[in-house]
Amino acid sequence: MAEQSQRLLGDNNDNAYTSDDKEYGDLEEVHPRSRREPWWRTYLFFFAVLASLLSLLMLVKIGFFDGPATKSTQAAPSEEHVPETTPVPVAVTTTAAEVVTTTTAAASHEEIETEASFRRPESDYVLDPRWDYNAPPTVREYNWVVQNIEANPDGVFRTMTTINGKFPGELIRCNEGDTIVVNVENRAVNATALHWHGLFQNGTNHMDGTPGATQCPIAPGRSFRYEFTVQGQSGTYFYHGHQGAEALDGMIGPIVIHSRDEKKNQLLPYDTDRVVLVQDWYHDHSGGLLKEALAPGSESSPLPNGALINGANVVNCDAYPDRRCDNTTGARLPALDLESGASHRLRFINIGGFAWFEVSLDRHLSLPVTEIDGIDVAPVLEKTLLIAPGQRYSVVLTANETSTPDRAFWLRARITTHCFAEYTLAGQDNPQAAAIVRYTDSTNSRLKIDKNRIPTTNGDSGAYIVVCQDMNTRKAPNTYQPVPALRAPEHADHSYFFRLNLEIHGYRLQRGYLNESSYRPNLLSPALYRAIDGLKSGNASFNTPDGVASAAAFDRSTELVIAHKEIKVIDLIFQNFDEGSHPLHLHGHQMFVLGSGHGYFPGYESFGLKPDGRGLLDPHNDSAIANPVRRDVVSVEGFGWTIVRVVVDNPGVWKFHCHMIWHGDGGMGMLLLSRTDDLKDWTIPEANRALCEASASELELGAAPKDSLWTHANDR
Ligand SMILES: *[C@@H]1O[C@H](CO)[C@@H](O)[C@H](O)[C@H]1NC(C)=O
Ligand SMILES: *[C@@H]1O[C@H](CO)[C@@H](O)[C@H](O)[C@H]1NC(C)=O
Ligand SMILES: *[C@@H]1O[C@H](CO)[C@@H](O)[C@H](O)[C@H]1NC(C)=O
Ligand SMILES: *[C@@H]1O[C@H](CO)[C@@H](O)[C@H](O)[C@H]1NC(C)=O
Ligand SMILES: *[C@@H]1O[C@H](CO)[C@@H](O)[C@H](O)[C@H]1NC(C)=O
Ligand SMILES: *[C@@H]1O[C@H](CO)[C@@H](O)[C@H](O)[C@H]1NC(C)=O
Ligand SMILES: *[C@@H]1O[C@H](CO)[C@@H](O)[C@H](O)[C@H]1NC(C)=O
Ligand SMILES: [Cu+2]
Repeated sequence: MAEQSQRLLGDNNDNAYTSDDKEYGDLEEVHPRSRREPWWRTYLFFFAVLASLLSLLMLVKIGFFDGPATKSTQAAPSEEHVPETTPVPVAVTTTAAEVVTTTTAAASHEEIETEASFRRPESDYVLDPRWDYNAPPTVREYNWVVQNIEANPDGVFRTMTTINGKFPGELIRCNEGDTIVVNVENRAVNATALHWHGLFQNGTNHMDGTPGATQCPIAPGRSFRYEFTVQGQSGTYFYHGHQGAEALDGMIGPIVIHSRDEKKNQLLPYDTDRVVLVQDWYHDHSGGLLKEALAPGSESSPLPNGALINGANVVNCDAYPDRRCDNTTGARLPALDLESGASHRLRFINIGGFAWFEVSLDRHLSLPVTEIDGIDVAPVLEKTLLIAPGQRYSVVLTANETSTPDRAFWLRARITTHCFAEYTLAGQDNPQAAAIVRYTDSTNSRLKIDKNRIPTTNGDSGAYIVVCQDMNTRKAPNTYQPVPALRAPEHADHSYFFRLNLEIHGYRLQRGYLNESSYRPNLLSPALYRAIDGLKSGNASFNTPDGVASAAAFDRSTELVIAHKEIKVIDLIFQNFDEGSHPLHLHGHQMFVLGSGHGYFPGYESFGLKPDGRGLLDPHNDSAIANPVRRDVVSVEGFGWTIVRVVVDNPGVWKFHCHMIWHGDGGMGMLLLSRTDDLKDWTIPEANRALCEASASELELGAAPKDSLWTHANDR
């Protein structure tokens, strides 16, 4: 591919490699995913009936629509062709004032269409400027019904799992100090659980939504009330389903937490604020893909069929002759109408399951990055953003590019195929999603909000990034500076080293490993509850010295648990023996990123610390710990290393796992068990315990298939 062999120009700090780079040699064979008869055909009729019933219900509820249904589409941009079709209108004005205690998403009327009522209007992700940042602590309550629908975000129909029949999920917006209540009723066919990605859940570990670690899944027909207070953090987050790979089926949505100091810590002022979700998109349900990914002999992950921005894209239905596809009823490219001359905060979230994204905006090649994973940072100019799954970056964009006459630009979100062993998607699949960015100016007749203003810009960001590192790692150390500065502790109490790998063991099963451990969630008995029960009953196996927990308490081959009795400072060093990068997510914490690089971990001395992290080498040089980047998803480059320092002050069981979903569900994970001295006094609420009363077969609905499916096939 010509585009893949171009070099990234300009930025001296970028280590751009060409596609023939040795370090990314073809160690792994290409295993194209077999294109079998999609499993969902069987359920098609059932879901079609369900979906029509649902849309009927919705129409009744909103009292019909004001105007005729819009039947038009937009063509995706490509380097060689300019779209000619007419786009659908996109609302720019923000919605009515925030309802404080209960929020129910109501679709804007122009966009209601008989077959497309699942679509979320663009305006839902534009933050209403009338927000009260100084409101007293507020309880914000949401009522969510988890349900399966048949829907076609990009034109191709598939079975989805959604919240209230909408995709993507509604924005949760709150101030620091607010309490979030989410009443979840599971009317879907599989079990579910909702995880609040990046939220500390300090004191409410049992609300973290992690099956096998902090809760039993919510079985079909059951309900659960999530309730937690958002404390000590602000910025951009998201929620996603955490049972199996359900996050790929539609169980996702953004969270924005406002701090009272937001305007102070965001060093670039901005006039508008919005969320931009990017994600990979599969035309098959995750259930089948997960089984395929974990089957004997499978050494590669299912590749996405494309990408979405804010849940939307338009594919050419001719490319999918075997699929039910309709790209006319509301399939669209999202549009961001930005007032000319003003500044706009764009909160990018890679809400997808597997793909890294390179995001760029044509004609805007110095994007000031002002937030990393919820942490405000002093602006750093980037030409493009490289966002791993689970990561977030804010950009403050000034609409000052006046050399393009029509002031319309393509925003591109491109799957970084170099982060896959396969380098490429299947032939008909497009690795890029696009959105329209238009400047508006009510005093200039050429810059009216007009759906017909389609960009004609070409991709001009240079070339594509092919080394899958975090953006802070790509820059010289300390280029990114959190605001306000926060010094990492000087001394680590413990330093743990892990080998990170995908390995093929018995029965030709490839699984994710941390040392000799490949994580399997115990869906019937969460680790937190076992730990509390064990500690309460004085079972000595749970009351062991800090470090790897006793094998008598947790089976190390499937549950590697690193336990600490009290608040400690720990270092985690990951040495990646796999050729792919792994974005590792730690629940409930921000990690100080002390270093990261290619090859073997070079030792603490190389970045100015004493062995085992016990203090500074030179007391007058604290550059390693003065103000490191903090984040909740940190990547370990292929055949590289990463070291993070974590203050384990948050009581409970915290999952640490690769956020590339096929790796995470394939076992690349472990648990941190913190503050056991306090945990022994905890009582798990009855509502949590009640979820575990469902039968094993119900709790396992939608979970990753067990290895025994293949290793003891005849027992089942
Ligand atoms: C929608 O699909 C049709 C084929 O059914 C194709 O001709 C058209 O170009 C597609 N639209 C876009 C915007 O790709
Ligand atoms: C969590 O709360 C404890 C008090 O129980 C406090 O010591 C700790 O610093 C808090 N951690 C975070 C991340 O807020
Ligand atoms: C537009 O604004 C950006 C960021 O504020 C600035 O770096 C850039 O120089 C400006 N460009 C023009 C053409 O004024
Ligand atoms: C992981 O294995 C390495 C040896 O390969 C060992 O040095 C290290 O201590 C192990 N880590 C843990 C947490 O057991
Ligand atoms: C302690 O807990 C372990 C793991 O649950 C269990 O196997 C063991 O029997 C318990 N020991 C006692 C004395 O209860
Ligand atoms: C401080 O230590 C870092 C890491 O070892 C090193 O790169 C830097 O040059 C040192 N700075 C000074 C002023 O010595
Ligand atoms: C439900 O889960 C099973 C695996 O347990 C999976 O095969 C199936 O695709 C899932 N269906 C839905 C609609 O989630
Ligand atoms: Cu991974």
